[in-house]
Amino acid sequence: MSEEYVPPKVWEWDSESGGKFANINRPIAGPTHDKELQVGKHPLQLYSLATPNGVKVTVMLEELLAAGHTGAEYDAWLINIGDGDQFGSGFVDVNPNSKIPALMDHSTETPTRVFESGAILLYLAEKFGAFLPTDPAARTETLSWLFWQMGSAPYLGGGFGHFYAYAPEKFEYPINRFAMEVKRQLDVLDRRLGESEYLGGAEYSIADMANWAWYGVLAQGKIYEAGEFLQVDSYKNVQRWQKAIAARPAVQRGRMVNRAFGPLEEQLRERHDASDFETRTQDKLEPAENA
Ligand SMILES: N[C@@H](CCC(=O)N[C@@H](CS)C(=O)NCC(=O)O)C(=O)O
Repeated sequence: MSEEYVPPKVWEWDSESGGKFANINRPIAGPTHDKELQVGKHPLQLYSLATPNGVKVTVMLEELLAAGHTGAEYDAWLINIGDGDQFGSGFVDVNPNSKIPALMDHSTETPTRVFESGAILLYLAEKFGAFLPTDPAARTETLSWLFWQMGSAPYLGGGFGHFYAYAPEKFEYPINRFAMEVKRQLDVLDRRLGESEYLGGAEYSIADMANWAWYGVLAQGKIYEAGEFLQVDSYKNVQRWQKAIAARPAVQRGRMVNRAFGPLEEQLRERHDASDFETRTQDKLEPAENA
């Protein structure tokens, strides 16, 4: 065991603490620099990056457009969190928490800001009357699974992912602690999906979009390269569900939007028109740091 850490009386910021995102982490909120956000031609302006929290929203927007909701046309601007774009003054005006995704709706009398991916999904579902059942029991079950995701995924990302993939050293205690919790969460989902086709019930909904972006992609072994470690193939109902969602064309498009890392053919860094998927200039792009 390494030397025991004794916390000081008063915590102090050690900005040299290391780890993958050490250069952007800080203990204070607010902007670090002045920078206005760009505004495109569509009613909805999304400021994001294709991390799991970002993908939830781009999947929803692509699903809405595929379902014929033309009012869901959107511009998706890239916020590169590795470069600190989330601390620009314009972004902080839209999300005082300085995290992607953040949305501005310019179709309302005064523009509406929405932050927190769960709040954005709910806002869009209510605005367009889509992907959220109207029957009270089914709606309640759907919202339970949506908020379950919002409360659970930080253990997967901030807990397991941080210590398994990003921390400067591998520490057994937190990896064990969070691997156990993530496996418990996968089992929660697996049992639910053993009794129900989708999380909220018979209908595909915002609860599936939110959970798929984290746990579906984890079950594909594509987050933290932890598929074998967590034995993701053993969660059969999660696998059935994640494959059905991954096959949806809107999900395939949504995954690409604001992606600035990984294989170039999967990236559409900014999206301003449906035709952007066909006319991508991915071969001209340089690979960027993973987020
Ligand atoms: N609860 C938030 C979490 C958003 C979040 O953690 N976003 C990360 C990327 S996945 C981010 O922007 N991190 C930048 C930072 O922490 O400075 C949501 O669901 O919208």
